[in-house]
Amino acid sequence: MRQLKNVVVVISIFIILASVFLLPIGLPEVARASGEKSKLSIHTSFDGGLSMSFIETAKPTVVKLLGGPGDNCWSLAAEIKQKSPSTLIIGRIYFSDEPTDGDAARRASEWWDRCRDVIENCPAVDYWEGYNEPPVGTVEQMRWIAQFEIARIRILADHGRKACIGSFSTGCPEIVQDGRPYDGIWREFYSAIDEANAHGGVLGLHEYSAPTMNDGFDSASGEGWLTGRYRKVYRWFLEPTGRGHTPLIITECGIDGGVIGRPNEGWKGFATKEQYFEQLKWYDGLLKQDYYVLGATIFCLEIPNWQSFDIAELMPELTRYVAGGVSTICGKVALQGRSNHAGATVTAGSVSVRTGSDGTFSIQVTPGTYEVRVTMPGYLYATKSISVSEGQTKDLGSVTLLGGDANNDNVVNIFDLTIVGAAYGTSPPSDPRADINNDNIVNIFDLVLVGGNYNKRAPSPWP
Ligand SMILES: [Ca+2]
Ligand SMILES: [Ca+2]
Repeated sequence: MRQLKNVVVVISIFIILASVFLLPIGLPEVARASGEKSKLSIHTSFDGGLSMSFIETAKPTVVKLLGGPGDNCWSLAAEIKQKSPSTLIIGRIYFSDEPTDGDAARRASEWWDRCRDVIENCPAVDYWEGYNEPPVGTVEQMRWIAQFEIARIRILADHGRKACIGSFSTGCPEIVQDGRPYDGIWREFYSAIDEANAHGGVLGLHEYSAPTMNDGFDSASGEGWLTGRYRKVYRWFLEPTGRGHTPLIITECGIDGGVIGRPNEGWKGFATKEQYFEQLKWYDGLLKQDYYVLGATIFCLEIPNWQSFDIAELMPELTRYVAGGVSTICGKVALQGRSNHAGATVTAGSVSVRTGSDGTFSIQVTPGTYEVRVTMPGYLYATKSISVSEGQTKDLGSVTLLGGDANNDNVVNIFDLTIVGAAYGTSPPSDPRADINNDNIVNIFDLVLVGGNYNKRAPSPWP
């Protein structure tokens, strides 16, 4: 008995060491993240011809328009959709005053009164922003903004339109107190996020850093305090509260000297255009890894009076980069023993997506050869090698992942049986790993998955 225990300890240590060494370490290089359509785009007032030419050639995932109520950029929204139907358009109507006092719902209705003509005449714009970089330093301020956004979402919905909510400035709101994650302010915004999700809206955040775009970024954790801060927000707050799928658009990004006390100084104060372009590609590499990020609009192009931020001279390279050839890999994953097949991770190169509840997935990659891999805790992974050419859509068909690998060591055996056995009959499960089919109880259905696949090893067969 004692000897058996020692064997178990030795094997456990071996498994732990193996998994530690197999963990991906640090931030993948840009080259490793190049397998998906770029998420970079422009934040523009269309004060020139570069913006439309970028959209037509690069067909970016998103674009952001900024203009006053009478500006001509709104008349171009329909043309954007014509030239690039898949590009999502975010609109921000500029006002010099954005009052945050008094009744929030009343302020939202005043906002609508000012915006109504533009919005009703501009059905091509997908999401309308409200206040830009509103004050959210305190719990009370965030509570007010949440009420304002909820009212705004409902007014827009009543008129068949959708909202982009938040628009918080870089590094805002606070997420740490006494050296620990602090959800006090974000929590006040959850009701607005839920309302946006219920009405097909999106969350908008701004991310700038300086003197380089990755200043304040920690490559060990893959998260930052300025750029990449959204990842902390999702991991700490939104994912644990069931809001991790909230679509996000980075509605302003770049280098802004304001974060280090050099306000109004854009990238031109800190980098050559070649250096800045490299930093933007680094940021794109981050965004591509997060399926919930729809795109990021660099501030700015063709907006008067922002010379130090203007990216006109980057446009030839940026256009070529964003336009890069795209292919699609799709298919369907069944999780044995489940009726809801959501949550399996499908990876091709450095790009990952999650399956929907019907098990389907779709990945955008650059042309090439890929080892596609499907993983799910509690299940034996599956893998398939394929090649896609430019513009091609390749359907990999259906694959069923075999269940029962409770400890995720790629084999179903006595260790998995022990885990299920130890938690048998518990609901909620005393050990979540034991609930293979995810129905919140450990019972015969989990045991049957282990028993039925006993001694089977990954990969699960992919016909
Ligand atoms: Ca196992
Ligand atoms: Ca179960």
